[in-house]
Amino acid sequence: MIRPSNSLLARAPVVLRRSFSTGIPRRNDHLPTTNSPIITKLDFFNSVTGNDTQIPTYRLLDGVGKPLDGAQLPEIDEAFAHRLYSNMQLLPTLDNVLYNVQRQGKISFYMTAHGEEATIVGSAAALDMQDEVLGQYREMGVLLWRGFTLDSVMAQCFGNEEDTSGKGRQMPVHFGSPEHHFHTISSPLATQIPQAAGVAYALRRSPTRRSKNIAACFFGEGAASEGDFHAGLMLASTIPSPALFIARNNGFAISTPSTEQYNGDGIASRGPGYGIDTLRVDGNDVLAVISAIREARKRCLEQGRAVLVEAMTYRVGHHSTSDDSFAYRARSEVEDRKRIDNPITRFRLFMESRGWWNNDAETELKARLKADVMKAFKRAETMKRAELGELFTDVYGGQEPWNIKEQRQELSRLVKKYGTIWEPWQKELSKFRNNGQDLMK
Ligand SMILES: Cc1ncc(C[n+]2csc(CCOP(=O)(O)OP(=O)(O)O)c2C)c(N)n1
Ligand SMILES: [Mg+2]
Repeated sequence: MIRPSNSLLARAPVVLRRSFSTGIPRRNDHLPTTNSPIITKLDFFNSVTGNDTQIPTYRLLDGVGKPLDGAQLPEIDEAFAHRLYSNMQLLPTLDNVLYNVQRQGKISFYMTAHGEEATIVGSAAALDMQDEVLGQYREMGVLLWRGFTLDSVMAQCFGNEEDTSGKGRQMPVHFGSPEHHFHTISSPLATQIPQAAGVAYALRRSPTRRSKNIAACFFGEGAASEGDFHAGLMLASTIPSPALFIARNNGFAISTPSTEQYNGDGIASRGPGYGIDTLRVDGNDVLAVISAIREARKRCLEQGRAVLVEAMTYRVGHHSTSDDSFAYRARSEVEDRKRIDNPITRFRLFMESRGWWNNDAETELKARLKADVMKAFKRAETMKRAELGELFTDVYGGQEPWNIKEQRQELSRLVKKYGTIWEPWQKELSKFRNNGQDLMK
C-alpha cells in the first residue's frame, strides 16, 4: 500500500466526523505532529510536572488537625462531623472484633482498613448514595456509610442465612449490595477497573441516570500494576464516561513496598498519559479527601469524562489475617505512622478545636460502637447457614445450565447416602437450615 507522506497528511483538510461508538465529533487533525511544538534539542522527559518535582499532594489539615494557611475547608456542620468521625471509628472497632473472631476459627478470613479510614469514609461521604461503587476489598466503610447494617456485615463474614451478598458462598469481606449500589467484590485484582469504565458508560447512556450518577472505582496501588488498570483507564478515556478512579496508595501490595512496584511518580502520573484529569490527595486528611472527591465527581458529571484521584495513605494493619507484616517491615515504622499521621486522631483534634468533641464523647462513642459490634457478632455466631440447596441457586442469571443441575444431583445423591448414617456428615449438615433435608428429598 502506498502511504501518503506526513507532510501531505498535515495539509489534509480538517473534516469533522462523528465517532461511531460515542457519537462525539472527531477531527482528523489528531496526527502526532499537528499540534506538537517542534524542537531541535534531544529533550527527553520523565516527569509529569515538567520540572522533575513530584506531583503535589492536596491537603487541608496538618498532622494535628489544624487547617493549613489558605486552606478552603469543605462546608461541614457539627452533626456531619460526628457522623464522619463515628463512621471512621466504627472501622477499627469492627476490625478488632473480626480479627479476633478469625483467630478463634469462627470465620475463615478477614481484612482490616486500619490506617485508611479517612480515604474510605471521606470518599463515601463525598459520593452520592446512588453512585455505583466498585471496590477492591477494603471499602466496607462505603457500605456502612450507606446504611448497610452490622448484622449484614456479620452475615457476610459468617456466611450465614442472612447473607444477602452471596448466600454464604463468598470469602469474608466480599460484600455486594444492589440496594446500596455496591457491586460485589471479586478477589482477582483490578477486574473492577475495566468493569467500572463499562458501568460508567452504561450510566451515561441511561436517560434517567445520565449527568446524575458516576461509577466510583476503588483499587490499591498494587492492583494498578495489572493490565486491567490500563485497559480500564484506556476505555474510560477513549469512550468517555463518568468514571472516578480512586487509587488507595497505602504503600504495600501485601509484602511488596510501593518503591518496588513502580518507577514513576505513583499512580497519579499515569492519569495524564490517558488524558484524564488527575489529583493527588492526602488520604489521611478526611476533609481533603471529601473536597477532592466532591470536585472529582463534579468534573466526571460536567465533562462526562473519567477522573483519577490518588489518595496517599498507609496500611497500618497486616495485609489480611493470612499475613504477618512484621516479617517484611519494622514494627517501629507502623507505630510511628500510627502516632505521627493518624487519620482518626487528625480529625478528632480538628473537632476538638471547634468545640465539637471531648473525652467524654470519645469514651461514650467507643463503648457504644463496641457494644453494637459485639451484639451483631453474637447474633451472627448462632445463626445457621442458608439451605444447602441454595449453593446452586442464582449462580447464573436465566435458565439453570446443565453443569449446575448435575452438581446438585451429585450432592443430593451423596447427602442421601451418608447424611443419615455418617457422623461427620451429620455434624456438617446440622450447620445448614433444615439440616440438608432439602437435598434429601
Ligand atoms: C490477579 C491477582 N493477582 C494476585 C492476587 C493476590 N493478591 C491479593 S491482594 C494483593 C495485593 C494488592 O495490593 P494493593 O492493590 O495495593 O491493595 P491493598 O491490599 O494494599 O489494599 C495481591 C497480590 C490477586 N488477588 N489477584
Ligand atoms: Mg496497596
